[in-house]
Amino acid sequence: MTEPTSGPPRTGKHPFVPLAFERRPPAESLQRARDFYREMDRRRTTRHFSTEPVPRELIELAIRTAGTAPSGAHQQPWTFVAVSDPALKAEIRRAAEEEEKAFYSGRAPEDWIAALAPLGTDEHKPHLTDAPWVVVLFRQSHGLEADGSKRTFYYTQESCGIAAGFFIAAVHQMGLVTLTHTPNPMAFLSELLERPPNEKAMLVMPVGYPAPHARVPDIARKPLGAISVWR
Ligand code: IYR
Repeated sequence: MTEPTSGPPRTGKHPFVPLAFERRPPAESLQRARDFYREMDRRRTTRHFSTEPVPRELIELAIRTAGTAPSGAHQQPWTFVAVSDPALKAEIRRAAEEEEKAFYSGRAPEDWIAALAPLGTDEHKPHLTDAPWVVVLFRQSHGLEADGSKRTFYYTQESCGIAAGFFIAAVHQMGLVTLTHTPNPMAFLSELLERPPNEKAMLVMPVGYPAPHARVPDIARKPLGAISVWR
């Protein structure tokens, strides 16, 4: 049977509630769209973090915001591990730098190194100890039933990618900076952060204030015409 074209949708055996939706006048929509775009367009990724502390509540709010992301079958296949313990951050940095050293001095193909050159990245990761928080996003490749058996999760890469985007936007919106660091490979994070085998580290995001001397590469974003097609 198909859905009726009008009237409330059929809900089957799962309860549905009315959508809480605030209708905005067109001019207000446009203003909000412009304001949000302008704000997001000011976001930059920097590798230079201040050691200035950041209250835990801000990190909690960024994670709560990330947790509002849509996900495959609403399975919310993410775990955010928020690290502020200096000793643990130092261990993460040491392990990440060891992997990165191998990456930059031979493991990475030449064209990958060439692609990174304008960004000025190297194996030194001071942000992992300078930033007051290092948030590691783990993707749950599957769930676990109460009896320990596997529960299939759907579109976990996409879901976690969207959640990461929400997290990054939240951090920017609150006036902090973050960096999507991808140590390669990342398996050491499972061990250091004691995560179960169904969780795979996906992104390492230091969060904090930028250092007073923070610099960013002089690069531009693709214009609308280069990232969209209209038909
Ligand atoms: N994992 C390395 C390399 C790296 C890869 C990409 I793609 C980047 O955009 C930036 C860095 C590192 O973190 O340095």
